[in-house]
Amino acid sequence: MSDSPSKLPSPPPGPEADHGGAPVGRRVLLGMLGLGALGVAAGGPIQDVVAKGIDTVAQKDPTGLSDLLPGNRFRYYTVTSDTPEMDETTYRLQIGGMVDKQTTFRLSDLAALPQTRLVRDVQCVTGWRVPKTPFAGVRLSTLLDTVGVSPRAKAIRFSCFDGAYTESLTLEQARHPEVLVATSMEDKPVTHAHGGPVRLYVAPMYFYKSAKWLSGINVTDKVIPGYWERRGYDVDAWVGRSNGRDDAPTV
Ligand SMILES: Nc1nc2c(c(=O)[nH]1)N[C@H]1C(S)=C(S)[C@@H](COP(=O)(O)O)O[C@H]1N2
Ligand SMILES: [Mo]
Repeated sequence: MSDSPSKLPSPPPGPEADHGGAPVGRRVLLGMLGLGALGVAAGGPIQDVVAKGIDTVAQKDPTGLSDLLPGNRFRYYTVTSDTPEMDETTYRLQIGGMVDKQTTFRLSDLAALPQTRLVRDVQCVTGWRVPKTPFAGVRLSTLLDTVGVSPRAKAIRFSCFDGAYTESLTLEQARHPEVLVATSMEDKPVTHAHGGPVRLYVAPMYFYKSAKWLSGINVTDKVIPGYWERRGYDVDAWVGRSNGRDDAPTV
C-alpha cells in the first residue's frame, strides 16, 4: 500500500482542531502568532511558508514556536485541560473486563516485557503528518496474552487518565503487531504533552486511535465507539483505505 493516504475520511462538523480545551486554545493562538511572524520573516505570505515545508524553517527557529506549526511537525492535541502528570511511582495501567486475570501494570512491569520499536509515518485525520517517527513499547497483543482473553471477547475499550478520551479497537485489530502500548516516542520517554508516560500507538491507523495518557484497557464483547467516533470518525481508521476492514492488508 502507498504511504500517503489517497483519501481522508471527512471530519465531522467542528473538527478536532477546533475543539476547546484551554491548552489547545493557547497553542493554536501561539501557533498562529508564530506562523505570522515566520511569514513576515520569510518575506512571503503564510501559505508560502507552509507550502515550502516547515522542516527547514523549524530547524532554524530559535523561538521554538514552529513546534506548534502545521507541517512535518507534531501538534499537541487534547480534548481536556489539566491532565494530571504521572510518573514511575504513580502510573498504573489496568487491564480488565473479559480477561482471565485482571492485572495492573506499573511502568517497571511494562519495561520488563519484550519491547518493539517501529518507525512509521504519523497521520492525523485533519491533514498534518509527521514522517518516520519512532515509537517503542510493548505490543498490545503481548499484554493481552499475559492477562488471557476470553474466547467470547470481541473488542477493546481504551480509557485515559485525562478522564475524557476513549478509544476502541476490535480484538483482531488490537492484536495487529504494530499496535503498541508505547512508552517511547522519538526515542525518548513519551512526554506529558504527547500523552506520557504511556500512550497507545496504533501505527496503521489515523493518529486519533492512539489514545494519550492511557490508563485502562477493557476487554469487551462489542465495539464501544470512542470519543471522536461518537462525533463522526470511523471506528475502522486504516490509513489509506476509504473503508477499513479487519481483513485489510497490514503495514
Ligand atoms: N487522551 C487523548 N488522546 C488523544 C487525543 C486527545 O485529545 N486525548 N487526541 C487524538 C488525536 S486527534 C491525535 S491527532 C493525537 C495527537 O497526539 P499528539 O498530541 O501527541 O500529537 O492524539 C490522539 N489521542
Ligand atoms: Mo488527530
